[in-house]
Amino acid sequence: MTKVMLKTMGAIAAVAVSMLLGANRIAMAQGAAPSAAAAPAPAMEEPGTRSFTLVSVEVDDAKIWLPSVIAVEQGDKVKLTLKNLVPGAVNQHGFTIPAYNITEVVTRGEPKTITFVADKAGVFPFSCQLHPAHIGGSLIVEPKK
Ligand SMILES: [Cu+2]
Repeated sequence: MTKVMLKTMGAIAAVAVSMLLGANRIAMAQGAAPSAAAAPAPAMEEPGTRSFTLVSVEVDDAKIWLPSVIAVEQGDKVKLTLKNLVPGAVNQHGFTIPAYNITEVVTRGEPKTITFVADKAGVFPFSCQLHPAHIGGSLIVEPKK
């Protein structure tokens, strides 16, 4: 994986995040009533809960938590499903968001679900606490207006 490719992936992630935030605002502007064109919500989704699946993968020699940016709004309940898909002898990787006192160990083949309320606005790094070289990302919590 080249630096240019990583930068491109980062740019794509940033665009996806801005699209998500934009779509969120449109949905709120239209009110809670679902339109006929809207995709059905996932069956188990509670109102006000933002769900994400994060996967730990290996690309060349880099171990990466993806997506590298997740964005929510302050006050959202956040549900993260963590999956360790990294092959090899080491079957455990960590996931920590220190600002939110979250520290988990994720074993390959045993996805872990965590929930928390994003009550603090800001940009908070997440990473693997077991391997400093493991590439993490950022949780963006947009301030409540
Ligand atoms: Cu790791």
